[in-house]
Amino acid sequence: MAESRPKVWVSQPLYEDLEARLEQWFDVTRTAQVTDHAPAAIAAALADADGALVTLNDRIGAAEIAGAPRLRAVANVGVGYNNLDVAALAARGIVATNTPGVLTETTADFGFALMMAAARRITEAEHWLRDGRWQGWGFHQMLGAEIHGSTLGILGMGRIGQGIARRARGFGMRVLYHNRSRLPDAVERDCAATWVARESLLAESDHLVLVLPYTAANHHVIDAVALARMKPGATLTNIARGGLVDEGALADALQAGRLAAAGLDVFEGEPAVDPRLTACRNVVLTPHIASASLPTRRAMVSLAVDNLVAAMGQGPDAGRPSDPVTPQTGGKAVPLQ
Ligand code: 8YV
Repeated sequence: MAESRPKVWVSQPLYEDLEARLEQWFDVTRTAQVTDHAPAAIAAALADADGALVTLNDRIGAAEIAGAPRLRAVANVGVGYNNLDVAALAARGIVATNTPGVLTETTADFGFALMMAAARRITEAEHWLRDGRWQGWGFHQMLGAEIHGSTLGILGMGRIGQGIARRARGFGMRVLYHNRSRLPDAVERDCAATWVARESLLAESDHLVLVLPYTAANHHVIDAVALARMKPGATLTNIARGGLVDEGALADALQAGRLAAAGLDVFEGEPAVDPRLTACRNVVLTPHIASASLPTRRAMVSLAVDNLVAAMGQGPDAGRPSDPVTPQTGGKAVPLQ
């Protein structure tokens, strides 16, 4: 009798030609439509799976793997992996991987664009025009915050943060960053960025951009206290994870005019957005699209497939996936790469 092949579950429709590479070694079960899988559905899908290719919507923790005795590897399509309980997976010997590197420049482009759109009131002005409220050119209309010559603060200086810093050079910005650990001198020089303490970053930045991973330790790292320490009239941009920001406190700061504007690509209760934020005109809201370009999304899937194949002991890198994530990296406030 022919030996049965390992089974892989692909949780969302991605790119068929890239997913098809898995079929060389595995029996693949695909999800035909974008699906918000309930925890019980994930548990059921994993019950007879040896491996899984998942995205940020698919939360996998102790409960989801309890009835999955064969599961050996979970490859996340995304650099952030707060949807995985890496400690629970590691305790079972299940390898988890992510997709750093391939989305760096695309995501940095978007972070910079979102910061600029918020500071220069681009969507607010467009809505105003579309609503027919523009009655004629006005000298004092839609005055925004300066970008050039201002101070950019980056919280979380991994690869994406560094990409944003390099872009800021072209705009003549002064770049400050805060990370748990300072970058090597050569990297600081390349990014023309200066490490400062978190309090100084909050106090001195005209534009603060969040690019750090979301962990239990940095839940609401930008809370009412942090917002009160920010420079009056500053902007806040978040392209990392919604849970980094206390959205209610942010809405208060925006409504009170303490902050000039915010650019938000991520939200704590995605896809729900706090109605206090949607009510603020001075917030640019986008639906978690910072890495959303076709070449980048394909590169992410391709890397995740390679990681899964290797983690499951197949292919040229058998047993050596390039991007394993561990409880050590997962538990610390390491930069979003
Ligand atoms: C992805 C992201 O779209 O990589 C990340 O961490 O947030 C996005 O780039 C998402 O993770 C897809 O699963």
